Amino acid sequence: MLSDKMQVAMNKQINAELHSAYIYLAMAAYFEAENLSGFGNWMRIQAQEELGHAMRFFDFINERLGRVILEPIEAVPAEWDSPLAVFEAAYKHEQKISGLIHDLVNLALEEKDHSTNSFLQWFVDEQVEEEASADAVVQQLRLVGDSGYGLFVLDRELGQRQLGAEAEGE
Ligand code: OFO
Repeated sequence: MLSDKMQVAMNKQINAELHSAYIYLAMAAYFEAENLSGFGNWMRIQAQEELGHAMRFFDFINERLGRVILEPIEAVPAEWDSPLAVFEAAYKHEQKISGLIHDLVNLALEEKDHSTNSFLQWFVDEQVEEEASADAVVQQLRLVGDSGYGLFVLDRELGQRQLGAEAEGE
C-alpha cells in the first residue's frame, strides 16, 4: 500500500509525464507546420513514449491499491524560433524530469518504501537515455548550422525513428 504522501507524489508524476507528452505533441505540430515531417515523427514517437511512462505510474499506483487522480494538464507553447530551439527546450525539459524522478526516489527512501524505490529505478535509467537522445539531436543541429541540405538529411534520419517495444508498455 502506498503512503498518502507517496500517492500524491506519484499522481503528480503521472501529470508531469502527460505534460511531457503534450509538449512533444506541440513540438510535432510545429515541425509539421514547418514541413519537417521527419522531426515531427521523432516528436510524435516521443509523445507516445511519454504516454507509456504515464501509464507505468498509473498501473503501479493501481497495483499498490492506491488511487489514480488525474489533474489538469498545464498549457504548452505552440511556437519556437528554430529546430535547434525546440531540441534545446526538449533537452532542458528532460533534465527537469530527471530531477523530479530523483525527488521521487528520495521520497521513497525516506518513506522506507522499497517497492516504489525499485519501480522508480527503471525511470532513473530511462532518464539517462531521454537526456542523451535529446542532446544528440541538439549536437547534430549545431553541426548543421544554417545548411538547408544538412537539415534535409537530418529530417530524413529522424523520420526513421520507431516506437521501442518497452515504450508500448512491454
Ligand atoms: Fe518521461 O521521460 Fe521524457 O519527459
